[in-house]
Amino acid sequence: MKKHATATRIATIGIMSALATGLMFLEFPIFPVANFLKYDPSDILALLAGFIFGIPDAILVLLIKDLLFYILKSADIVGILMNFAAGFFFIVPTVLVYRIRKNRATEILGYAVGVLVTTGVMLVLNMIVVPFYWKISFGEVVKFLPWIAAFNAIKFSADSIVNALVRRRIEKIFE
Ligand code: RBF
Repeated sequence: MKKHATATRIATIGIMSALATGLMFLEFPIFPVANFLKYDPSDILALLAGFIFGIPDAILVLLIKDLLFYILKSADIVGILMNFAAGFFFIVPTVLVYRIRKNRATEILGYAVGVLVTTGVMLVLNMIVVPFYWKISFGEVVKFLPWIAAFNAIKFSADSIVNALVRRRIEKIFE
């Protein structure tokens, strides 16, 4: 990560957060049987902020877009917190692994580790949250686990592919 002027950084974080909020409105379910899980591409903006400026700024983009989406549309605090958790557990390992060498190999390894970590963590979080959210038994939640795992694997693999395609071009703007 290069040193960026504070004004550039703050302005870019603002623009990225606004774009991410807009992208979150595109959300749609991937699996009709688990339609509380909705794909939206907004985490790509937070991940880009993580690559360009660092993890604290990525978390800032996640926080701002989730807060704005909560106020403007969702009002479902559980859904927003789960969305934030998924973004967090994807972005942090991805950026940390990429930083080891900052080349294409560590970038791709980073995406793989990020997808695996967030898929695993979200399985555990959903096992805790879904029984209360849907007022169903723990046994019934188990039926959802394959859908939850597939959802997170697909969501964050798609985000990784888009990020891998656009990252260099976006980073060049800041060099
Ligand atoms: N979003 C994810 O990216 N991964 C998840 O595992 C996940 N689990 C969720 C579980 C529940 C019970 C709810 C209500 C939401 C969950 N979300 C998850 C967030 C969801 O996909 C969507 O982004 C938010 O509900 C905002 O509309």
